Amino acid sequence: MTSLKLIGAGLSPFVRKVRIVLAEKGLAYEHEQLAPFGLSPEYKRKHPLARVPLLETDGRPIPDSSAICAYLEKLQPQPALYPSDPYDYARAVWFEEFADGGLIGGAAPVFQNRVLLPLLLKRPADESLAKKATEETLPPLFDYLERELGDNEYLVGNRFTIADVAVGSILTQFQYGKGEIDAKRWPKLAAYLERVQGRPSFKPLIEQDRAVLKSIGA
Ligand SMILES: N[C@@H](CCC(=O)N[C@@H](CS)C(=O)NCC(=O)O)C(=O)O
Repeated sequence: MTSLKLIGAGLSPFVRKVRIVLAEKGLAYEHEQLAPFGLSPEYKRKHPLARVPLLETDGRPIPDSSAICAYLEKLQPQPALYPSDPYDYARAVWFEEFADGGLIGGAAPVFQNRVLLPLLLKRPADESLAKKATEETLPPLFDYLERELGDNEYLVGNRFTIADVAVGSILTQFQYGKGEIDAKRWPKLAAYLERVQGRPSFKPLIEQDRAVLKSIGA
């Protein structure tokens, strides 16, 4: 059996994304907590962008949550998290990129300036950056998600896919920074996030994170 070791802090939305995929696929793994600050030269040799997560599979490194999730899909194809239909497949990969290359740009300033900097790192934070992200960066992205959801329960092919893992994990990070998705303005998105967070793969991780956040006064 393949040995899997996931490296990265549990509060990272990209580490969470991989943990959700591991849980959906019922894969056992070891989890080493590692914050992405002051990383060792040895770690940086494996992940030259000096970020988390990193997966070690039988000792071989795979950096980046998207590469890791693609690997896990091949390792354990069921339940499939990437659609087989070519267009749906492209859309699922697009939403992974939308989360990683777009949504995080709004969620990160909120989490960083309300939790990471003031409470975890004890460094000065700038609330104006959290406010700007909430009021300017995120609303058009939420509008897009609201439109894309339409009357569907999930983002692609109306079944749970990597798109929902990626987007759900980043939206959860926004909430950890006391971000709120206004259900009057984005009713479908708000209901969708609750649905996704209620899955057995998401729920225990969010409970663990909430306990950590509570212990630091967030
Ligand atoms: N595209 C990367 C993003 C990973 C990422 O940005 N991780 C953050 C933690 S949430 C990090 O390691 N940041 C440290 C840095 O950028 O210096 C992935 O999907 O793994």
